[in-house]
Amino acid sequence: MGDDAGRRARSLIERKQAFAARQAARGKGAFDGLAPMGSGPPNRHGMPRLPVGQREVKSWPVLDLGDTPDIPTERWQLEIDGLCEAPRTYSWEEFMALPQTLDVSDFHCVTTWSRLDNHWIGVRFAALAERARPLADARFVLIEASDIAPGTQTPYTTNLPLEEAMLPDVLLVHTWEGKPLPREHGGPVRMITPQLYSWKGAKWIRRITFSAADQPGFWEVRGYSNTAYPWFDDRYGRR
Ligand SMILES: Nc1nc2c(c(=O)[nH]1)N[C@H]1C(S)=C(S)[C@@H](COP(=O)(O)O)O[C@H]1N2
Ligand SMILES: [Mo]
Repeated sequence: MGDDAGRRARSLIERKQAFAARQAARGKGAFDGLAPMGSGPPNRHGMPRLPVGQREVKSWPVLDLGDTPDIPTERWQLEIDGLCEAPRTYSWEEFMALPQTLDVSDFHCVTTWSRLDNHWIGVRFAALAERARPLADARFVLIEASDIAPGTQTPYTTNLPLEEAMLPDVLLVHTWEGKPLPREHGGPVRMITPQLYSWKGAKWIRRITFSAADQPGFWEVRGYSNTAYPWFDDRYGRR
């Protein structure tokens, strides 16, 4: 990771600490402390390797709403829209022609398991944003997936600040441990957000929308935290 990325990551930690301090000052108690919580040596963001309340698993559990779309790469599409200068749709071939990033990162599920040292290949969210050129007032992204939540007619969605999505380890991955990303884990392509709980990483990703206003996604409207910082035990909505 380059110096730029390191600087960006540090500024994010500072922002999170400022947020924690603000909440504490208001008596909200959103976080138990100001320092990132967890155990183990620091990771690349300076956070303890295992976030507070997490345990390491060696398997990779499957966690979703039960609808597992089957999307052959010939039919796969990724739409980029909303507040950007160059909205577009990528086919599989166009997506695979983008710069590819190999990375190793951790996966933290809010249900308390973490899978460390996953080997990924994919395209940085930042590489897509660079090409889409978000407008100055685009501050958030809404991510839409291809699975439909049971009892609804709506797809799985999740939201995050553009600033979080731009971190260099946020990828749209198609390869895991040297093999195509398994369908049950979101293949052919899913997003990963190693610095946030993994519901922020949509399996079967199909659309990225840049927006000025934050729009809560599937779990966010159901009581899960909008911010989802693993090292602040930030699992559910602010108390
Ligand atoms: N499209 C979609 N993405 C999703 C989910 C989902 O139900 N649908 N579940 C989320 C949750 S809660 C987690 S923990 C991870 C789980 O990914 P995995 O099944 O590959 O472990 O995917 C996230 N992304
Ligand atoms: Mo999860």
